[in-house]
Parts: sequence; C-alpha cells; structure tokens
Amino acid sequence: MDPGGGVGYSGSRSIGERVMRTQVAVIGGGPAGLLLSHILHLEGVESIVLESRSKAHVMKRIRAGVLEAGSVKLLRDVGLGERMDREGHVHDGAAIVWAGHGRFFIDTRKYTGKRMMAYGQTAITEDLYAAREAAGGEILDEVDDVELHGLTGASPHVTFEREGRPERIDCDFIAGCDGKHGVSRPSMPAGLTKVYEKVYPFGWLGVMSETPPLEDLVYASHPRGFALASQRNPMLSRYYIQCSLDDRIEDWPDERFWEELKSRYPSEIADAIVTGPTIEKSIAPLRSFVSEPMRYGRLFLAGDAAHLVPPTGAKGLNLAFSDVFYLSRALVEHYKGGGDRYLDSYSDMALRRVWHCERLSWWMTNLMHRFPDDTEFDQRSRENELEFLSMSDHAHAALAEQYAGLPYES
Ligand code: FAS
Ligand code: PHB
Repeated sequence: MDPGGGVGYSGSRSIGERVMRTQVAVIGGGPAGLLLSHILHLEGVESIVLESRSKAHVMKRIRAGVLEAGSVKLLRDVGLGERMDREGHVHDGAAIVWAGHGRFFIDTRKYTGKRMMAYGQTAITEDLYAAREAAGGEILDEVDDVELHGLTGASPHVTFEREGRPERIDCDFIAGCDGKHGVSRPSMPAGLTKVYEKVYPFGWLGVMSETPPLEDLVYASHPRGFALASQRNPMLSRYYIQCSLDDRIEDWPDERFWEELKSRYPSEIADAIVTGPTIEKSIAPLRSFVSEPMRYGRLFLAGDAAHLVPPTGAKGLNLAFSDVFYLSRALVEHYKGGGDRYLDSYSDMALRRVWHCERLSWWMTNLMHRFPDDTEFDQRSRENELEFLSMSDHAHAALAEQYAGLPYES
C-alpha cells in the first residue's frame, strides 16, 4: 500500500494525462468525503479525495453546529474527539418557546441518557483536514471537470483537470460526497433515480457574533416567524430568524437583525441575548430532498449528494456522518474479505435513517415556522401541538429520542 494514503501512478491513457491508482476515489472534500477518507485510512484502505474548491474556501464555510450523540461517538472512535471535547459544549437538549407561553425544555439526557455536543462544522472540517494531512492523505483541491466512468464495471475511473492538466484516477469504488450541486448523483441514470422534494416558502437568515451565547439552544415559534438561538463556544453565538426568500443580506443590517430576533422571544429571553457586531451573515433556503437509491454499481452516494433536510432538526451534518459510518464499514468489510453484505445493503440501510431525519426535520419545520398560506385552523392546530408537546411526557420522550439521534443499525 502506498504510504501516501493512496496515490500510485500507473502511466497515462492519453497525451499528457497523469493516471493515479487508488482503491476508493472520494468526490468532495466536505465533512462526508473527508471523514470517509479518514476512516478508510485508519482501516488500511487507500483513497484520494477530489475537491472542486480551494482548501481555504472549504475551511471558511459556516454551517452546522449540533452533533447527535452518535456523531460525537463516531468522531471520538476515529480519533477526532480531542478538540471537540475541549472546545465543544456538551448539550442535553433544547428549549422551545412559543408566543405568549413560557419555555419548555426537551431534555435529551433525561429521556435517552445520551449527550449531544454543540461543535461547529467549521471546526470539524479543520480537524478532518489536519488529520488527513498529518497522515499524508491525498486531497486534490481546485479540480475541474470531474467525470465518473465505468460505474457498472469492476474498474471505474474518474477523469478531471487540475492546474489545466488532464488527470485520471483508476479505482475500485467511487464515493460521491460532493453535496447537492455535485456531479455524482447526476452520473446515475435518470431512469434509475427517484427524487422526493419539498421546497419551503421561506429561508433562514443566520448570523455569527463573538458574544456569549444563551445557556441553551432556544427554538422560538412566533407570529413574526421562527427564531433560533444557538452557540459554538462560550464567546461565539449563532442565531437564525425565518426570513422571506426575497430578502437579501443588505436588507438586514445588524441593528435590524438584533431587533427582529429579540422581538420573536419572550422578554426574559430577549433581554438575555447579548448583541454585538456580526462576523458572518448568510441566507440559506430550506429544502427537503432525497434521491433514491444511494448506489449505482461501484458509485455510492453519501451526505448532501443524496439528501437535504431543512436545518430545523439539526440533522444535515449528522446524516452525512451516519452515511459515512455505514459506507466506511461496508468498504472495509469488502477489503478485509468479509464479503459485500454491507455494500449490498448500504442504500436501503442509509435511506432508513435518511427518511427518519427527513420526516423529523419536516415535522419540526412545520411546527415552528409560519407559512404564507397558513389558515387560522393551521395556526390553532400548531399551537395545540406545541401545547401538547409542552405538557406530555410521552411527546417529550418521542422528540428527545429523535433529536438526540437514533442508534446506527448494526
Ligand atoms: P458538503 O456540501 O458540505 O461538501 C461537498 C463538497 O463537495 C464541497 O466541499 C464541494 O465544494 C465539493 N464538490 C461539489 N461538486 C464537486 C465536484 N464536481 N468535484 C469535486 N468536489 C465537488 N446542517 C445541520 O445539521 N445544521 C445546520 O445548521 C446546517 N446549516 C447549513 C447551512 C447552509 C448554508 C448549508 C448549505 C448547509 C447547512 N447544513 C446544516 C447542512 C450541511 O451541514 C450539510 O449537511 C453538510 O455540509 C453535508 O456535508 P457533505 O455531504 O460533505 O456536503
Ligand atoms: C446551529 O447551531 O447552527 C444549529 C443548531 C440547531 C439547528 C440548526 C442549526 O436546528
């Protein structure tokens, strides 16, 4: 095995083309691709990661922040827990408030015995890059024109350009970890894939500020719209408000954002929010999306390449991690001669968890947001559901179990 973690050169196929050889070609250097490459390396399986953007661009993305208990365990199990345990914030649930009513707390630790973690995706990506680079892993960034070939044969390959030069990777398997705009999912025959999609009529305006966060995550349902108070560390807060899809960042100077955010919380919470200059501000649309199956021949999809969830349930990143757990286990078993039962069951197994998280995220989004076409009946029913959730131990337990994350399948 090449000590460089997967790059063996086997000549060229066309003029000037450099040909590399590895076992698994990973398309996409986000959390899914990097974590997969890291776990494969720990198990002696070679991979090369192809990333279309620069490392600097990937590293400055600000996205998810809450890790399910299963994701926390997975990161610790693969040697990526040290900084998370040092800088992360252990998290035992989330509070919910809705207009005119006091807060109630969904206590995931009480109902599941599990502990979650608030630790940003940005930090996780830094940790993953550091681990791959320390291990001599091959991450080829700023690649262009990635194309997948031979997916139904035993020797697929990937062609791409890098620094203007044609390159090729011969491999055994391709992991499509290239997110919602990648090339992997479109490389599957249209007649094979079934897409399920729901587009929500609003977005999330998110900000980061170097201010002390609230103690807990607090989700708010308010006539003016949804709001969320979250955190990254004792001096880094993350806040979101539901906004119109017509909104632009420039419509939301800091002062207007802070005023609107506070207006969506009861005064005792609003008064505790420490405001300050925002260091990041972005608007993200909300979509539910699943493309089935997550396999085509030697191509396996993982993460946002196969599915998207509205961030209301904090499931997007966690789903990418559970896909990677299942796919890495399957590939390692193949290479260790254990057969292909996990490869053959990967798509169905991953999709069971995907659909669980899709439904939860859709349910929480409907519960906590106001929709332009809401009728009075819709809103009164929503308030009753929040009231039931606030008073029923069983409803608390059901939400806590799902929010903390169901166990991975064995
Ligand atoms: P990613 O999209 O992170 O990574 C895919 C990588 O593939 C990217 O680096 C991309 O540059 C690369 N790529 C694309 N095309 C390529 C090609 N042709 N060749 C090579 N590389 C290619 N989740 C939560 O749980 N909570 C949140 O609050 C939350 N907020 C979000 C906010 C935003 C704006 C977005 C976009 C997502 C958010 N998510 C959130 C979901 C997010 O965290 C994803 O679930 C997570 O990034 C999934 O990781 P990957 O599957 O690795 O996909
Ligand atoms: C975040 O901290 O970014 C976050 C937390 C919970 C969510 C979504 C985003 O549901």
